[in-house]
Amino acid sequence: MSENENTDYEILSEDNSKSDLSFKLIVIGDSGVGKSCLTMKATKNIFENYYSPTVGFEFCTFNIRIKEKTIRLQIWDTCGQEVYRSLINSFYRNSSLAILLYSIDNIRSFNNLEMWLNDIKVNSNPSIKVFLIGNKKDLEEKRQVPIDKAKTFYKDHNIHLFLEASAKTGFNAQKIFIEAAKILYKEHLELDTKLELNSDKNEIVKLAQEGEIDLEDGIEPVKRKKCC
Ligand SMILES: Nc1nc2c(ncn2[C@@H]2O[C@H](COP(=O)(O)OP(=O)(O)OP(=O)(O)O)[C@@H](O)[C@H]2O)c(=O)[nH]1
Ligand SMILES: [Mg+2]
Repeated sequence: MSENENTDYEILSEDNSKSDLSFKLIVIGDSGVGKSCLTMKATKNIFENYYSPTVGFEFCTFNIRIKEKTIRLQIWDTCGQEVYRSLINSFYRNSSLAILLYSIDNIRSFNNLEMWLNDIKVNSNPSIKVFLIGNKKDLEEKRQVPIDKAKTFYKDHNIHLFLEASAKTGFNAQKIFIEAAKILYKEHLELDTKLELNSDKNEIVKLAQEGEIDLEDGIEPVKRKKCC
């Protein structure tokens, strides 16, 4: 386990068995952009220089404690090869967040982002969140995608977070998943609050129907009925 200096979270070991909340994440993008390497670096602190294309998908977890809750991210690392596209489309279902990768030294992988965003749109829940990651930041001398171009793309496409990262050096590798956990946890809390408010409202409506309170202006309670 590693304690973070910000103290608002703590990264737990991959085999941590208990979790309060669990979210499904999908990692997508062109073949060879570094999806598997970045996932491995973040979850196992391993980097392999040789290329071993993913066949279908690989699965791993990232466990983190935020405040008092233990959160498990179920990470589906997919293969980018065209031949598996229709298989991958079935993985989008029930995903809370898509991590969309391109490689900063490969303009083609950047130009294909629109196609990947379209796959997300067609196959996912409308509430899915998207992170855009420019991987292989260590290959600065081979850069083909200017960072400003990527920032413009991010702003134009309803994407929740943009980061450059490197699976090789580890730069921002864990940060991607920490931010994912934080954003999903925050959304979960907001949803809980809404549900609580709704159940409060339901209670108020019930009391009104039973004649316990008067309602004015929608379902806001205004005064209690006077007792005889
Ligand atoms: N220099 C550098 N090389 C990287 C980085 N990330 C991945 N690579 C290399 O890029 C190649 C492809 O990496 P993978 O992680 O297998 O790519 P992938 O996106 O999972 O590819 P598919 O499984 O075919 O879809 C490997 O040779 C890695 O060593 C990085 O951040 N920097
Ligand atoms: Mg892979």
